[in-house]
This record gives sequence, structure tokens and C-alpha cells, in this order.
Amino acid sequence: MVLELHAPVTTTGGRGVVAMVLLEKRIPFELVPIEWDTLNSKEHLAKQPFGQVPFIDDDGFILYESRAIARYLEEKYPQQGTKLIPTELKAKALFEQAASVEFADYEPYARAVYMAGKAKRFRGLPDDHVAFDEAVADLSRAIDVYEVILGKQKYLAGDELTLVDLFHIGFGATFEFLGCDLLVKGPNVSRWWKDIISRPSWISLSDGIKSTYTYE
Ligand SMILES: N[C@@H](CCC(=O)N[C@@H](CS)C(=O)NCC(=O)O)C(=O)O
Repeated sequence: MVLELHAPVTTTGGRGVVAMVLLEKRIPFELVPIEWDTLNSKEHLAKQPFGQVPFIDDDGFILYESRAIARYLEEKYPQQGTKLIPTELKAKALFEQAASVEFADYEPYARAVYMAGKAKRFRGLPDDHVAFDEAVADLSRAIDVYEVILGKQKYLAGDELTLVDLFHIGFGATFEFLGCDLLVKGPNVSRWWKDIISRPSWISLSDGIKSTYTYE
């Protein structure tokens, strides 16, 4: 059975990174589209008990949490497509360091920027400039450190692309639209960010995830 990615058709958030990893690893998959208003249904909660997306169904094996899915895919197909987790001891330790930083020092603030900006842009709610500006200021602390790190190396875990770089795609891809320029401001961060968003895997997702992906 071809691997199923259960997610809405659009590509931001956790579903964007999982689709990008599937393409980087050249893993055939099928999108099973999910409607946003079904996330709290009994059927969905049986697969993703937190009522979120995405999850995968790999021949009956259900897995949710985009970072866990990405790691599973890399470990299942280490020799296929782009290598996304280093195996050498110290390189792997630096990867884990960058992964912890992404989850602890970037993700919560990136999510806050997204939530404040989304309320503003998509939901017709009154502009909450205060919440948005505060979220951007909080996020800029991590981005300032990234600017220094990326002045010394090509990617966040070293000179090779890893999953950590791709973990930034979900919220990051929405920032410019939401009016947050943090990823295109500093020279090192913007060089890195352009590298990520110009990968063929991301470009092919920019109109949304297609229903099936196969490879030559
Ligand atoms: N930590 C989860 C977060 C996933 C997440 O935030 N999903 C959003 C869409 S991108 C969602 O399901 N939102 C609906 C909700 O939380 O009610 C992951 O990485 O898979």
C-alpha cells in the first residue's frame, strides 16, 4: 500500500514539512485530503488524538507529529533521496542541538507570529498589532542568533542540509504574507532561507499538495 499523508491540500504547517520530506526522500505517497472542520470528529481523533494534522498511514502504521514523521521517514529510507540526518556521532549531536533549538527557541514564537498574523489577515478579526509586534520581537531573538550561526556555516546543523532546516518551512513560508520580514532581513538568514524555499521539493508544493506522487 502506498504511504498516505492525511492532511489538508494547502502546504503550510506540519503538513508542508512532511510533504517536503517525502519529496526529498523520493517516497511515493498519496494525499488523503482532510477538511478542517473534521479535526474533532471521532474518526480523526482516533488517528490524531490532539485533533491536529498531519498524520501518516504507512501500511496501517499510524504516526502523527510532523517532526516524528520526518525522522521516521529518514530512518526508514536512509539510502534514498536526500540524506537528512547525519550519522557520524558529533555531526548527529550538532543536529540534535539544532533540532532542540528549533523546537524550544523558534517554534513557539513562530507559532505566535502565525497565530497573531493569521487572526489579522484571514479571520477578519480586528488587527491586533500589539500581539503581532510582540510575537515578532520574541521571534527575532532566535533569528538574531541564527544570523550569527549562519555566518559560520551553511545550514543550522552544519554545512549539510538536515531535517532541522526543513522544520522551518511551515510557519516560515507564511511570514512574508503576514508582514513579518525576519527571514529575509539579515544577509546570512536570508541566504539560508532562499536556499530552502528554492529547493525543487518546495517549489513543486507551492500550489498545494497534489493527490499522488510517484517518481521515475
Ligand atoms: N506539533 C504538531 C503541530 C501540527 C499543527 O500545528 N497543525 C495545525 C495545522 S498546521 C493544526 O492541526 N491546527 C488545528 C488545530 O490545532 O486545531 C505537528 O508538528 O504535527
